[in-house]
Amino acid sequence: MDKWWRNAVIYEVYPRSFADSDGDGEGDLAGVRAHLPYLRDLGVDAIWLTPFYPSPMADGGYDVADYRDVDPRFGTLDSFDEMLAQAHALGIRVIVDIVPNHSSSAHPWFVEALASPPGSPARDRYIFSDTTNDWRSVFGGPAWAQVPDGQHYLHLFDPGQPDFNWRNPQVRAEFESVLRFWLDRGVDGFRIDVAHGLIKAVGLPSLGPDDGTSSVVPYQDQDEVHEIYRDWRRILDSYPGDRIAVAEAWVSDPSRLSLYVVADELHQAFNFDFLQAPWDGPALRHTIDRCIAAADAVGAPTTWVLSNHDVRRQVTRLGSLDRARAAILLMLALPGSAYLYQGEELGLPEVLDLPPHARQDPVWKRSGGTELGRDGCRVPMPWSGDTPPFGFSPNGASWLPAPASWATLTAQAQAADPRSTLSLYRDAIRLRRAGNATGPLQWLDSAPEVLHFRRPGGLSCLVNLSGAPLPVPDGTGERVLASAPLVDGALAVDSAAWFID
Ligand code: TEU
Repeated sequence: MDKWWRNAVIYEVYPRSFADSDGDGEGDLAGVRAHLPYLRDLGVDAIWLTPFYPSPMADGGYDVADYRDVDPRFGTLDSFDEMLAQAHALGIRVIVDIVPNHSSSAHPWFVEALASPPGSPARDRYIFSDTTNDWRSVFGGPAWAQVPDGQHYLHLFDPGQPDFNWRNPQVRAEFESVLRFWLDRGVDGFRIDVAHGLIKAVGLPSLGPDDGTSSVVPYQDQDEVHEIYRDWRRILDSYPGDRIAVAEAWVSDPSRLSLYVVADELHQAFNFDFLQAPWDGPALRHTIDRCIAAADAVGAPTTWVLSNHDVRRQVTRLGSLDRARAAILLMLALPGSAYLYQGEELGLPEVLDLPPHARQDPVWKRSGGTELGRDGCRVPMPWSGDTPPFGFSPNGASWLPAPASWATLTAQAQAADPRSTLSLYRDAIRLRRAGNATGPLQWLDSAPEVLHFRRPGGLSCLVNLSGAPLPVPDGTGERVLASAPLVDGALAVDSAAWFID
């Protein structure tokens, strides 16, 4: 039988915005536990939890001060264990985020480094230098910050996120121990943050003038990074029960990405090409073929994702709820593993008009407000009721305000409506399980602006990206699901349907 993760549906939970059990306005692990039945009913195989570790929250928890504990705002190790046990009892696996590229500046090792002199062993765990180069922070501005004795430290993200020196054996040993800590607690795997970034080119060479020809930069996708994942794979394989790791790796093309998922390295890597593809038939088909071919070449399953806590929600990005509903039927019909992000099953749009004082993303802060950043996809989940924050917390507290217009989008409002987006996701996940478990896809004849393919299990998917209604071709089989009602037997513009033959 195929391994569970090769065609799993994995749901990303951003705990701060999922469900608040104690009324502090921020979600927590008890809130996750309370809503596990919702996720079981949705039909997901696993959840991926973004960081819930002790953190000053300079970057929403991706600045970890202690890799072996739970931030009090999210609960305790006991509440983690209770959530994990309940998830397993409901048949849901749990993947946690590991953040190995950088720690928080509040991590004891960085505090020790600051208190130690230049050249000391404590400083060697991070990347300190007497000089700087021209590297830029992903969040804007230089990637170097100066400390009082004149040295600078590297931070590819926020200054509160100093980069580790992965050539230091203590760093490697520490993370292997952290993996074991969570594996011993029973987690089913890890999502590896910035998996492509751990190794920096020797000598920290400057980028130089950008002539637009260089796709590989000296702090991304260095070949040496693969040694680390071979070590991690041995650790994962030493535990029973198919524990997995999925890389968050932003690399130049699918063939570079496939190097992370060869047999003795990681199980999966997020495929961001699909997420970034425009709503265009030929472009999507090209992306799908390219990504499947690259993963097939190394025997790994492809992954598909339309949103996460870093990108604009697809209803807004693609331009309409209709397109987002069609896109999910396309994605869930593809071979491989599918990642969902909390709230997409409710058809939530990006919130573009958050009040400036509420915004927390360092992207917003470091760009001086010229870039909105990622808060708009992190607005707390609307669960129930008619007024914000829609059952997110017991007392109406919410760290980011939800728009009043979400009253019609709550999980409660959608649960019993067979035409709702929530019902569409539930139906699609159920039918996917029944109809398309394994095997490649076969493209069927169609116009370029139409995607039409069939899976060996008998499921076929038809997506209409053309500007006109699309009559369903003869012999397509029995229609089992549609993202929009058919009119006179034709698929509306920007809609998709599934058929079984
Ligand atoms: O993201 C890595 C990354 O490079 C981008 O997703 C980046 O955050 C985004 O484009 C900025 O606009 C991961 C996490 O998913 C992200 O939330 C963290 O901020 C980042 O790492 C640092 O840990």
